Amino acid sequence: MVALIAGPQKDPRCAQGMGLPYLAAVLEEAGFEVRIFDRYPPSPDTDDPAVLDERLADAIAREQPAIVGMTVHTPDYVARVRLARLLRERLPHTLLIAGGHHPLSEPEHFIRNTDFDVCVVGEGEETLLEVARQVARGRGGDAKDWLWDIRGLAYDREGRMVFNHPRSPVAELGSLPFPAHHLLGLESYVPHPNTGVVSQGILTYRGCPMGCAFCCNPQGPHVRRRSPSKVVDEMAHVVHGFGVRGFNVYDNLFALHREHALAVCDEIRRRGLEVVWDAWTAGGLVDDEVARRMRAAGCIHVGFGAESGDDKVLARTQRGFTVARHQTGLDALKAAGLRVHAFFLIGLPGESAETVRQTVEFAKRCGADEVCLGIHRPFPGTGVWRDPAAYGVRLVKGPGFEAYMETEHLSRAAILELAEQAGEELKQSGFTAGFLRCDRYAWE
Ligand code: B12
Ligand code: SF4
Repeated sequence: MVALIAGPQKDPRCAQGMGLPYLAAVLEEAGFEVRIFDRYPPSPDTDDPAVLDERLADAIAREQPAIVGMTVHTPDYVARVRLARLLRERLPHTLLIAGGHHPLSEPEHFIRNTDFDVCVVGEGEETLLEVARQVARGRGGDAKDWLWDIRGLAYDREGRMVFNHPRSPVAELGSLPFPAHHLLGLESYVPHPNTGVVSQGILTYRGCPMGCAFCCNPQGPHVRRRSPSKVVDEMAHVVHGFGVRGFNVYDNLFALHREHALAVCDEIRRRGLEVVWDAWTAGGLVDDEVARRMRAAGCIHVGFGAESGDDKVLARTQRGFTVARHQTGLDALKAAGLRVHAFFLIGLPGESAETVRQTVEFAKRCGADEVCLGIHRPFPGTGVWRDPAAYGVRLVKGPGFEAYMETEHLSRAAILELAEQAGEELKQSGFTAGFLRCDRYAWE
């Protein structure tokens, strides 16, 4: 049995990334037994993450899996490393394999400092399948003796870091089975706040050609689109198979390719599927026509990555859009009757007191229904992490990949104070201003 773990939560839940469901589907198609552990065993008596992890590790260990695979994102690094330690204690001979954006960005540090045997660098469908096949052939013992043959892996062999040949991302997304929704325990999902109904993630393409300085661009620069009919086949499969009609479209930027987005919307309508969905976009990718057809196809909510109200900050951040382009997209979405949630970051390269003011003014006038302010937190794998000087910023790193950034104009304290004031001002202007607070770290 292969046990897959992604960001375990307590019930009730409403969102799950599509990485593990894709991996599970590929393994199941090849005949492997798979379980996804994306929630903690029922534990009404405690919220202590250490105790919850103990209970999850016990539950997984009882299944005696041959492989345990885990997704690790940077914000969860410390928690996932703790869980891996508990699993290693209980399952000394099970292959522990990690994937996701954190090991992708820091494979060597990850392997040298955790209990994982190996990590997958990049997309995992083909790589994990090859690993599972080797384990099933009885190639246990020291896995390092046979891992060398499998592309896309990184591991330590006798103190030497080994990076196997890289594996190309899945070129033909149509070759993948639908994600394994049946392994997600959908009966315990509650309605998603953006759609108002129980919802499942879906992707119409993978990849992103933009190079935003604050993003690790996990799917690589080459865009691979799914056929619109296959996307809608998947929606129909979820609607008819599980009675779920809500979708979170996890495309990095919906309508990045206008014709593709229109074709997906039109296919939903042509089939008469009564779905509701949300999506993410930015800039002027969405015009009146696209927005109207999104709305007609059941889209009711859009997350909009506006990031800043200052063109110089957007340019320094290599965001690829201007404030005016963002406004065009926002106007189109609002005119089509969509609910828009605009996201802004404070503390990006080039930020000053003046640019924060521009951001607050833009947030107030842009027409979004909701506004979310975040304080920029640098992650490994991003441009600002790799080369802060090139962006005119200073990075201060703490343990566990926590880090903050200062610009040439603003200290850490000044960024926190300006963000605080900005949040207050937006609230007083009547916005339901969510505030993502990545602003206090254990080591400070
Ligand atoms: C859906 C989503 C969410 C959902 C669900 C997250 C979840 N835990 O599953 C919600 C809304 C809850 C969420 C929240 C957050 N998210 Co989020 N989210 C995404 C998003 C848009 C899509 C994920 C997805 O489905 N991808 C599609 C699948 C097919 O790709 P994948 O997940 O990368 O998986 C593939 C490979 O990575 C690999 N792989 C992954 N896991 C494993 C495991 C094994 C064993 C193997 C072998 C391979 C493997 O194989 C998979 C198949 O090819 C991504 C952006 C993106 N485009 O990926 C951001 C992203 C993952 N989120 C991110 C962040 C920062 C957050 C937040 C911290 C935001 C915030 N400030 O609050 C929170 C906290 C997340 C958390 N605690 O895990 C960052 C992570 C950056 C990093 N360095 O870790 C990303 C990459 C966005 C970005 N571009 O920066 N998020
Ligand atoms: S933030 Fe979005 S648009 Fe920018 S590189 Fe990342 S995925 Fe692409």
